[in-house]
Amino acid sequence: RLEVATRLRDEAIDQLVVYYQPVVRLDTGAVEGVEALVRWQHPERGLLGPDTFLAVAEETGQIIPITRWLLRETTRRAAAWAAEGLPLRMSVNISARHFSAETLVRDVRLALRESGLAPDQLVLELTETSIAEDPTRAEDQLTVLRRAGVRVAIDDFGTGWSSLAQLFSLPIGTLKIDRSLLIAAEQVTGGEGGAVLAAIVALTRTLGIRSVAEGVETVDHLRMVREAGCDMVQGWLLAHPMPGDDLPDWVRRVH
Ligand code: G
Ligand code: G
Ligand code: MN
Ligand code: NA
Repeated sequence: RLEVATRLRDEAIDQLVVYYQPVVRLDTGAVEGVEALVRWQHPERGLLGPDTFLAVAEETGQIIPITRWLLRETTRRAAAWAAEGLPLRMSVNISARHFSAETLVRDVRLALRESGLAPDQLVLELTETSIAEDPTRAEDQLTVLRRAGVRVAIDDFGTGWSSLAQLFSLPIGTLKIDRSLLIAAEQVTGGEGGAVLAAIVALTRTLGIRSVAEGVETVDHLRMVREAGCDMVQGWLLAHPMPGDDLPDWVRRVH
């Protein structure tokens, strides 16, 4: 991208907006939930994507107050949708820095208490790398989070080099298969790529872990992940991330 890295001032946290991308179940076609993706409504530059400011925020530590705000915003939103008769699981991306911080569990508990959202409706997305950084600490932190009743998903699966044994020994509910694995599978000739995906899905299922295929852009992708046995899909073929106010109509339209 041409967008330059920008520092978000603390006072500007209220310029952040959350977009939501649906996650759809392949067996029933029902909307399982949404992933919250942050954007910055910049007063001069318009709507900025996370890549323009999250890396800087991560360096400065500001990612923690940003995510704290995001947890409150998204749990409030999910509780409001549930009250309207639209119970959707809310997934929030947690950075490595926040995951290893003492404050994460407190931030999550506070957001749940204030919003009244059922804890099992909140999913924290962690990357393989943030777990691999300090596996022992990660295991403790995950145990505390599970005790608080929230769910945990591994994001960007297939982009890191973590040990599968290590990953699968953790209390994880969902594995999000990265788009790069879909593309790699597509490029394998003779349909063998689908077999690779199927093997990953079979492994996760044996362990009681559900799988989400991310970055599904085409009907071919959809067919491939369906044949591989993925439980859920997310991607532009189904829906782009959208403002929260648009989501209820979208959900009602697909049903
Ligand atoms: O739409 P997309 O451009 O939204 O997001 C780009 C990257 O930014 C993805 O890797 C996504 O996981 C990450 N991202 C989006 N929103 C958040 C957020 O709220 N917190 C963190 N830590 N990462 C996010
Ligand atoms: O790292 P994470 O998986 O959280 O990031 C999700 C990112 O993927 C966001 O930037 C989101 O906008 C983007 N995304 C969502 N669906 C698609 C898709 O179908 N194709 C591509 N290329 N990107 C997608
Ligand atoms: Mn994610
Ligand atoms: Na991902």
